[in-house]
Amino acid sequence: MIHNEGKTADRLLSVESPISGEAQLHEHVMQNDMMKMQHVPSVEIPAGGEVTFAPMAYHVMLLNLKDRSLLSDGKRFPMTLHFEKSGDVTVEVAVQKQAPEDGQKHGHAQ
Ligand SMILES: [Cu+2]
Repeated sequence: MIHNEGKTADRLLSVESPISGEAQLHEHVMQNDMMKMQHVPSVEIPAGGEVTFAPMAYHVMLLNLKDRSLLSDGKRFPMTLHFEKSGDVTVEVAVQKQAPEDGQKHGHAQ
């Protein structure tokens, strides 16, 4: 979950992690009665608002994984989020076999 406590909107422009060659911002959309995910160029975080990354919603897609052993239950890896105004924020992603009930930031592998 990304909170924006500022008075102006911010934008998540990109993400990266040392464990993958590429990390993309994705969203799920309904298209012809089918859920489909697509790459989004950025995610706007409204002033005083929040955006949830969760299964079937916005998520980070990790591509070209360098070390799959870090993607097992209980492991953690860093991820850096690049914001238009707030700059870089590095968070630690906890790998969980079961998706959490409430929306938590997570990555998934292809
Ligand atoms: Cu995806």
